Amino acid sequence: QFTREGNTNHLHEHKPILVGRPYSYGTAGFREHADQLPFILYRIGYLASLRARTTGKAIGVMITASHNPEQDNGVKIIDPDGEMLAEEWETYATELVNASDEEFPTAVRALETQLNDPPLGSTGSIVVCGRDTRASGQLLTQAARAGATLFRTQFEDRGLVTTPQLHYIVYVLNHASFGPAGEEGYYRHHALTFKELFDKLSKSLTNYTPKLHLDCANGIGAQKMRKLERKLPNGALNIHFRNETGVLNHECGADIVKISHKAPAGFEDVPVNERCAVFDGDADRLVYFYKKEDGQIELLDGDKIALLIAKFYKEHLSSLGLEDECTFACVQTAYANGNSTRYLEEELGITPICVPTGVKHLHHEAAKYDCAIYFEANGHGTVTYSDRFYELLERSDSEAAFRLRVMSRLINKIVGDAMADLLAVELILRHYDWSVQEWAAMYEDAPNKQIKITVFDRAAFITTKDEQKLIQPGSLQVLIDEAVKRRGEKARAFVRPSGTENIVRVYAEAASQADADLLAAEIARATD
Ligand code: NG1
Ligand code: ZN
Repeated sequence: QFTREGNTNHLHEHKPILVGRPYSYGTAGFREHADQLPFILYRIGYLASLRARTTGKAIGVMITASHNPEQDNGVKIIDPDGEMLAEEWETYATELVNASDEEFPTAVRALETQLNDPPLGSTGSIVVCGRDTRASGQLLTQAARAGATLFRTQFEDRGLVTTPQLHYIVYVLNHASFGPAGEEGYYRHHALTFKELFDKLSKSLTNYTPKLHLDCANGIGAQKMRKLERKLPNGALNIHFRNETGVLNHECGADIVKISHKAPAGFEDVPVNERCAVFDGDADRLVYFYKKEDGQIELLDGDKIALLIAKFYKEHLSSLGLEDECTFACVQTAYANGNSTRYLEEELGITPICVPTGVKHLHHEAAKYDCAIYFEANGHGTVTYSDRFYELLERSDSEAAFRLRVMSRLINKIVGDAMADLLAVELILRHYDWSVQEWAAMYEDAPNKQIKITVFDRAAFITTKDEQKLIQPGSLQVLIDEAVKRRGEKARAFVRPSGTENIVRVYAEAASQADADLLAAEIARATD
């Protein structure tokens, strides 16, 4: 069936594994137990090569399951501009992966024909593959290579990288003027940009201290952040690395800290009030916290990072008189803390925009503005800006324009990047000469609780577009409405199916932590 010289030798090694439900290219590609993935990698490797051939560009294949357990893995395709895969290609991915063994060659042929038989081996088309530290990553890379080279597309294994690094590499491969497309280029770019701004900031500080504890989630972020740190100016940051080589994401990492509101394992000896930062397993999420005297932690999540950056941008745009000329927004999801949304509107004068969960939704919305900040509460986010925004800044030789230009280059505008975000946050804190406590005091989080519930089929849960109400099951939504009403005016809750795992998520906010816990528990019981 594979005409046009396709090499079917590997097909028999990659027979589909059925799990009783269709596989779907979710908000973060395919994520499954690693044992199920080889055939998916093979097919996605092929699809990535087809994407490379149709665009004549470099396409990325990232093998990671982010914050999920070590035994899971996953794959997603990165488009030529370093962005998430275009939506119609997500459909192709889902179709290809769900085809039976017999159907696969026909499905491939149909897709090739539909796309007008894109040229084989054209210059520029290449699949670049990267992986996180999961043990299964190496084998899955081989499966991706077998799929990608089915029609002789060039395949390059970039080995261990953070997810944002692979996005960066793909972007740079397709935008040669940006600099060298490799890990070294990534460190150089970030270290030099950091230094440019660092050199201009005051060194006589009262409240900001360069000392910082970093939870690397036992993931790829550990070795990569160490490499980056070595290139930073002396004394700029004093990072105490923790959780570098243990079991990936085990009792540590951004997801656990965000959901449990507890310090990660390995932080027992960290003194109270010291600034701690937390990556997730593939280093595309960042949250901060500090331990309080009462044994609890104060969490500074994605919302707080977003608002710190938003304050910095807003104040600079105002001082440059660019508020009218430059469209500016802050994009959040339903998980954004109610008080962060209030602060944005009331204190910063920025109208918040709420989009469905998943980076692609945030990114697409952000791209409509000259400059936008988008963050998920879980710590994934960045700043996007248009060429026009940059041109406007270039017209001015003021210090404020300089700071905004450098900050915009430092932040990875393609995708949320824990390492780049950390550098940005640290520079902004330095700029304001703020301690982590002063940053935390921007606003107080509304007490909240999130619970995951394993369900047989998450497809049974359908929400409205803003994800804040269930359309199905309707009876559950009635129950949620009643429960929320009983908890008073400040309460808010919703249930939505995860786009990455076979679970549904319950989220509740209320006037007190006890109320938020009870509200979430009550809804969880009704959902189960
Ligand atoms: P799902 O599983 O769809 O809730 C989670 C995160 C998203 C996003 C994706 C991709 C929450 C509530 N959801 O999606 O924000 O980061 O993973 O990794 O944190
Ligand atoms: Zn991640």
